[in-house]
Amino acid sequence: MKIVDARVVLTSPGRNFVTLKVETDEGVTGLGDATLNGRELAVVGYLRDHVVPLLVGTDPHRIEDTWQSLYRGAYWRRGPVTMAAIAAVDVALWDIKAKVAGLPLYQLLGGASRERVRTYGHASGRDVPELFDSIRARLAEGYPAIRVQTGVPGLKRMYGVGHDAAPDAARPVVEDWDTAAYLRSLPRVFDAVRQEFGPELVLLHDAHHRLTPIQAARLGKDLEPYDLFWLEDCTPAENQDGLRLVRRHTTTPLAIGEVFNTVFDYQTLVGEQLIDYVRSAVTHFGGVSPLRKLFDFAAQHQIKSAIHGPEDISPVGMAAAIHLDLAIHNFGIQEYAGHTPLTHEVFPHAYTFTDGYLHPGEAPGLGIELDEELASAHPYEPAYLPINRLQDGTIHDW
Ligand code: EZ4
Ligand code: CO
Repeated sequence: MKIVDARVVLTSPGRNFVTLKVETDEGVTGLGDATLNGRELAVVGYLRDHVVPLLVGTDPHRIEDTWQSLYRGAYWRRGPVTMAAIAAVDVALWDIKAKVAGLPLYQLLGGASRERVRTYGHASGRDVPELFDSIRARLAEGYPAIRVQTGVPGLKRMYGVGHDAAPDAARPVVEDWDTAAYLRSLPRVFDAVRQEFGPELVLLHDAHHRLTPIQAARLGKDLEPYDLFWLEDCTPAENQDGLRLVRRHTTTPLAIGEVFNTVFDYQTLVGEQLIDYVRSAVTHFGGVSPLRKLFDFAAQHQIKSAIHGPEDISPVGMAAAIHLDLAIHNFGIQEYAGHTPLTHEVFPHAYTFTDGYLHPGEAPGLGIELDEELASAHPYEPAYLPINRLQDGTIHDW
């Protein structure tokens, strides 16, 4: 079997997605997600100019060998652009291998370790009443766990709250930030949520890398009475040593890793058990092959999976995540923000979301298709993630 072509499809059915379609001489095709929010064209160029020419003529069954040759052959190691491109190849080749086997991908990864995949959804509001409405909406959709984000009094726009969650401009939106106000307000918000919704609802919060280790330590302590499932990205965690300080001061569980792209980013965090959940996406970590290795490393330290699943992971990347979630033993939870109806039309899929739980379905491969005609009717639109500035204009150190 040989790869005869690979094409990059860029589409924007509501937001931008980069998809690699690998074609073989036997007619079997595979899909992989390479979406890097706000930097999509960099990955398109990397794939088209540097990866596709190397793939044509190779055996699609040699997934590990292809992965190693792309990773080591680049000489320039790691980084989100490279790893998103390699991820798309890895996932497309797993799709092909599973289709040839006539099995859903999870069967090739060891088979199901559970019946279904628990998710959490996103609730947010500029103030507490709006937040409560949002939590009620997620509960009505069946979500068994909910990430809670709110506005901070005095701040006009906040990332992850309401409409600001999606990039919406050809230049970055500027948001304002005040760490002291955030640290004062968040425990009060969780107090109100616990009073309204009771002790059993599974609650999470994402700090989006905004704190220093000592600030994160204090927030973790202040949130302990509210029994969070986790506090996410409390610091810019490329300073792995800083997590020792956070860990010494709080028993609030910690989740980190959505911006990480190789196991090297986790050496201290996992090796010293400084976190409880690893958050990397299939799409940004080089694919299913390396992410499975990370989960095996994490399992030795009682750390569980929590694959990143925001709106900017395409349904192709979600499908790959759900197969892994079903197969690995140390599964924790799956983030599931969902997609627009048009996105579901562009990417018809076998996976299902029922009563807050996902299942990859039983179709051979990833169980996902790409409607290229519909995709081409919705071309790329430049969009950026926001930046944060303090009151004096300084870019916030997140
Ligand atoms: O900011 O996916 O946990 N989810 C998140 C996301 C990320 C975006 C970045 O592209 O933090 O909302
Ligand atoms: Co996050």
